Amino acid sequence: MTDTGMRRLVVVSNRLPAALKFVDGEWTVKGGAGGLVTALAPVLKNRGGLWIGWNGAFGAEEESKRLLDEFSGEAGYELKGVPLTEDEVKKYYFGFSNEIIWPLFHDLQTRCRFDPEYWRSYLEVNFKFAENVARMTSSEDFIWVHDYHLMHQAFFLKSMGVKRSTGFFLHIPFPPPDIFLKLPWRQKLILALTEFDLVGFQTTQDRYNFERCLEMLAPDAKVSGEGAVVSVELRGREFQAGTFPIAIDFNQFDGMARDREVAHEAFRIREALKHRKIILGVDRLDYTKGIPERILAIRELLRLYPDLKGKFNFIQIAVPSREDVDEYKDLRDEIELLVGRVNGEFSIPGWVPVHYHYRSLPQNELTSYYAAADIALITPLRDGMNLVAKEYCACNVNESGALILSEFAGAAAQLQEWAYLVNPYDLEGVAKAIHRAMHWDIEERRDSMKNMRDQVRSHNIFWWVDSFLQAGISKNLDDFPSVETVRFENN
Ligand code: GDG
Repeated sequence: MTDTGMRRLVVVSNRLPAALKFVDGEWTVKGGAGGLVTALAPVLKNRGGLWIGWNGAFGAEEESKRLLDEFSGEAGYELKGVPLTEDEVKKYYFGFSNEIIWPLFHDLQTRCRFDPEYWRSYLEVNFKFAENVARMTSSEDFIWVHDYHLMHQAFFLKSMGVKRSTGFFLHIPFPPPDIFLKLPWRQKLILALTEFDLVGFQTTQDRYNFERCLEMLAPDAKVSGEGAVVSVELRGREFQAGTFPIAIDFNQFDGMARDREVAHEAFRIREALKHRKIILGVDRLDYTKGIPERILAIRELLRLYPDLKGKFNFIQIAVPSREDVDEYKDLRDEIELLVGRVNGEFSIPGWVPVHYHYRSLPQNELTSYYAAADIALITPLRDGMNLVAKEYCACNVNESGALILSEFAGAAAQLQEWAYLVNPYDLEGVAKAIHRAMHWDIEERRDSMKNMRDQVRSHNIFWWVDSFLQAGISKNLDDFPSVETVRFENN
């Protein structure tokens, strides 16, 4: 693509990185957590960026505007809300996005509810978003749309005759044809994706899956080129499809882990657990993350190696997610039942194997857990990337930890040489990997962790944004002016 003199980066996602809440008779605004926010906040800050999305509340538009303006001042970039109704959130967000696309794209199609009403609502909300994007941006902006909720943005912008340079990044996996073809609206959806100028995926496998689905549903599509970004020609127009494994702000995590208080807290955690080996799991409570299977793998570990009783603790931090959805409530019950069963079966005086936390931890506390853990046990059934795996490496400043990682996490493509790769469904295999990691020679362990840290350091969040912007508009992050420059020019 050629340089079009663009000067502002506009991010569009379902949720804004700040949520409005009505607490004690007053509206308040709170910064959100989660992969996308962790990834993009440092990138927009002080670069005159704009983020468009839903504010998480119904009504209260005046209050929302005021609070978002206030929040923008602190965040260092502008936030603009797209109002949604309860019915829209029910059908487009909980329905189409989370009961169809989320399970289907994670290869769990038996969990899908293909309700046509959800599809209609998804299109209506995508249209509403596109109208807002058209109004809030100009042709000089680069519009970077995030994730599966908003796959029709470029399609609707074009159908309104609005010219924008657009990129799309899919944070979750893209499934192979035998799974994607089950989607009743497969052709419309994949063709909508082809309307973006750049479509980005987490791994090369995801991109291949997309290309194979496209070739089946639009046989006239022609893919050319090699490497991380390829060109696709379809019906007289060309767009790019690329692989951009999302990353973290390595220095931020590394720096936090070296902070005296965080290091002290990590030491306190280890002391409280009597310097036993610490195995750590950190996830949003979601059925794709494989938490029940992981607890069963711990049970298998204790059945296979009974001498490990009293010698380790498995700490699972499960962050509440989609709490109003029955399936997620059931999953929480299932996990709590399993934790109780495993602890009931193996506890001895002064020791319980599984420590389970169902809450979100403040960032510094999470970092202390990362720094304290001997082994990170990250075993999603399927995951776009999994930032926790990378954060664990960045926080392992003494370079002695081991990473056990699901082969079905996107992160495995980058870390496979040095992590213990496991199939999360193979409970015995996971148990044996934990046993090996516990007895792993320190020199080899250090060598592996050092290599993983080098990989996560060099392929960090700034590298990720630069690669996407280079592919999309031939620009680096540094090419976007700082806020000061924009203000000066506007005077
Ligand atoms: C989606 C894709 C992809 C977790 N617990 C706490 C906490 N977290 C933070 C972690 C991490 C983030 O949440 C979770 O990111 P993941 O990548 O693991 O997973 P998803 O939320 O499912 O994200 C995923 C990602 O998008 C980015 O593209 O990697 O595959 O599913 O940053 O640190 N943060 C705090 N307290 C906690 O208790 N403060």
